[in-house]
Amino acid sequence: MKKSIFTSAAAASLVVAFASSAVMANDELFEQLDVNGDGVITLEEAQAHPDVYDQFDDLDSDGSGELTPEEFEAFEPDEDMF
Ligand SMILES: [Ca+2]
Ligand SMILES: [Ca+2]
Repeated sequence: MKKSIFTSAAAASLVVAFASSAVMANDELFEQLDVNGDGVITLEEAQAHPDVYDQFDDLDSDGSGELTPEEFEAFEPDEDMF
């Protein structure tokens, strides 16, 4: 019986791995948009992505005019974009 518990635990961790892939996509997008690689996205850099540009003010929660990776985690792509 113990063996089947381990099997379902392994299956559960696979589900977690799939669920976290959405976060990874944001990480990749952040790196793409951070053209000069200084670790933040400026409004100028955000212009390369219309959805990010639209949400820039909302994402910039401290009003610094730059998006940190932490602020960018809140970004959700608009699925109607295409
Ligand atoms: Ca930058
Ligand atoms: Ca900010």
